[in-house]
Amino acid sequence: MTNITGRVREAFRGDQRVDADALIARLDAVRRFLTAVDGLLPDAELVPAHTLVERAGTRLALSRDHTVVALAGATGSGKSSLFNALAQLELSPVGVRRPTTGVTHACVWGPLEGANRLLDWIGVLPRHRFVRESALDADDETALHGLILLDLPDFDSVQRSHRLEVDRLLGLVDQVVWVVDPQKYADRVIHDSYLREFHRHRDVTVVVLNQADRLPPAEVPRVLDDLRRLLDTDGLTGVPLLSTTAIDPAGMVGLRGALERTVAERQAALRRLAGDVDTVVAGLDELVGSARPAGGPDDSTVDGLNRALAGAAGVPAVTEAVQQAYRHRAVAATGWPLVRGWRRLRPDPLRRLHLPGPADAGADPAESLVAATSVPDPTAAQRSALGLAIRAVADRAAVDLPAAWPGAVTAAARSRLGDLPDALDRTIAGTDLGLGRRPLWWRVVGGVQWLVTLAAVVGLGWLVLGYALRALGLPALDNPMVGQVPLPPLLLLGGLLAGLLLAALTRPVVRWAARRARARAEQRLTAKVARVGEEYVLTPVRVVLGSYAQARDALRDAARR
Ligand SMILES: Nc1nc2c(ncn2[C@@H]2O[C@H](COP(=O)(O)OP(=O)(O)O)[C@@H](O)[C@H]2O)c(=O)[nH]1
Ligand SMILES: [Mg+2]
Repeated sequence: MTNITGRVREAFRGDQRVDADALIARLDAVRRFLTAVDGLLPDAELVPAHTLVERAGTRLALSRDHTVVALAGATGSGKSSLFNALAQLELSPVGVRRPTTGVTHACVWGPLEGANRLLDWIGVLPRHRFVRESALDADDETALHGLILLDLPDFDSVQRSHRLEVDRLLGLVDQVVWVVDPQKYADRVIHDSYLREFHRHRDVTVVVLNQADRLPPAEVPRVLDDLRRLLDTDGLTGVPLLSTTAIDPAGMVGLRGALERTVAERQAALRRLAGDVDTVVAGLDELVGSARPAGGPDDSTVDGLNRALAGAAGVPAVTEAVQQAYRHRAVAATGWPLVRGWRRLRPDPLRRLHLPGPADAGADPAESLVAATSVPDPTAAQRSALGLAIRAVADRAAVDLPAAWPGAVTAAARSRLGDLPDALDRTIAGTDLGLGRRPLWWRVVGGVQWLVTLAAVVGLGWLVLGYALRALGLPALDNPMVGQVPLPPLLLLGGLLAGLLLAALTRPVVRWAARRARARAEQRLTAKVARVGEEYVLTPVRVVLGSYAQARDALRDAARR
C-alpha cells in the first residue's frame, strides 16, 4: 500500500541542497537588516525576523547530526499509530503505553547525547522521550540513526493550549509529515491554516494519506490524485505524497523509506531554515523598495530649508542691524568732528542685539559662543515656515522610499528640532559679522576731517585774536593774503565748507559700503546657518537613508538562495 510518485522521488533526490555556509551568510544578512532598521521600523513588523535569527542560531548550534521530524495532523488521522508503528513501541521492553493526546512525545534513533539538548530546546519533557535502537534490532534501525520523531498534539484539538503547542513545534522542527485520512483529507482547516502556510517549506514537507486500508484499493490512486490537486492549490506542488497503513507493517514501507532518505541526506534542518529565511524575506519585502533612493533632498529643497532657518534665526534682523551699525560707525568715524560726539551718544544697533560691537573685535570667541543674543524670537510665521521646510526636506528625501520609511525620515528630520533655537542663536553669536576692523578709508577721511576742522579753528582763532587786539588798541596782526583774500577767513570758511563737502561726498559711499557689509554678513550668517541645518536636520535624515540602503542590500543578500 505504498505510493511514491515520480515527482516525490525527484524531490527526495535532494537536487536542492542547501549549503550550510550559504545559509549562515543569509542569516547574517537578516541580522544586518535588523541592525540597520533598529528603531526605525515598527517592531511588530520585525518579530518574525528576530525569531528566525534567534531560532536558527540555536538550531545550527545544536546537533546537526539529528533530524527532527514531526507527525502533524487532525484528531484521529493516525499520528500516534504511525509513531508507534515506526518506533515499534509496543515491542519496547519498557512497555510504554500509547502516548496521550495533548503531550508531545519523542522517539530518538541512536545516541541520546546531542539529541537531549535538542529536545530540551524543542521542549519535550524527558519522561516523554524514548530511545529506539536497542542492541536487538540495531541492524534494522541504523538507516534511521539520527532521527528524532515527534508525535504532535492534534492541531484541531478543542483545547487551545494543544493548538498553541502544535504551532510552536511546527516552527522548530526540521521536517513535517502531515498525516491525513480518507475522510478528512480535504478539510479546510488543514489546507487553509497549515499546509498553505508551509508553501515555502515544500522541501521539508511530506504528506501521507493514512488509513489507506479503509479505502477499496482501486480508490486509493483517485484519492491521492484529488489530494495532490488540493496540495497544488496550497502551493505545495511536488511535495512527497504517499499512502500509509499504520496497522500493517507493509503499509509503512514508503514512509519509512522517505524518513530514511531524509535522515541520510542530513539536509532537512538546513532546508527548513532556508525556507524560514525565504518566508521572512518575503514578509519583509514590502519594507524595502526596488529603486535605489537618492542620497538626500535636492538642492532647491535644501535652499528652502536654509532660508527658513535663516528666517527663524533672525538673520534678516541681524543683517539689517549690521547695515545700520556700519553706517553708524562709519559716520562716527568719518563725519564732521563736531557731529561725531553727538553720534557716539546714540546706541550702536548691533549692541542692541547683544552682538559684538567694535570693542569686542578681539574678544574671546568662546565667550561669544556662550553669550546668547537678543535677536528677536522667531515669529509664529517663521516657526511654521521652518516646520514646513523641514517637512519638505523629509518628503523629498523619502520620495522613493516604501511606505514604512517616510515616517522614520520625518522623525529623523525633526529629531533635533528642540535643539535648533539654541544652536542657531549660538551660531549667530559666534559668527564674525565682518565689522571688527575699521577700514583704512574711514581713518583717512576722519583725518582729513580733523585737518579741515583744525584749519577752520585756526582761522577762527586768528580772526578772534585780530579783533581782540584791535579792540584793545594793540598793534594788529599781519593778515597774510592768498591772492585777493586774507588767509584767516579763508581758513575758517574754507575749512567749514571743505568739512561739509567731504561729509556730503562721503555719505553715498558709506551707504554703498553699508550695503556691502550687510551682504557680506548675510553670506557669512547664511553659510553658518546652513551648517546648523546640515548638522541638525540633514545629517539625521542622511543617517536614515543610509540605514535604508543598508537594509535594502542586506535583504537582497538574504533573498539570494
Ligand atoms: N484501519 C486503520 N486504522 C487506523 C490507522 N491508523 C490509525 N488507525 C486508528 O485510528 C484511530 C486514531 O488513531 P490515532 O493514532 O490515535 O490518531 P491520532 O489522533 O492522529 O493520534 C485509532 O483507533 C487507530 O487504531 C490505519 O492506518 N488503518
Ligand atoms: Mg495521537
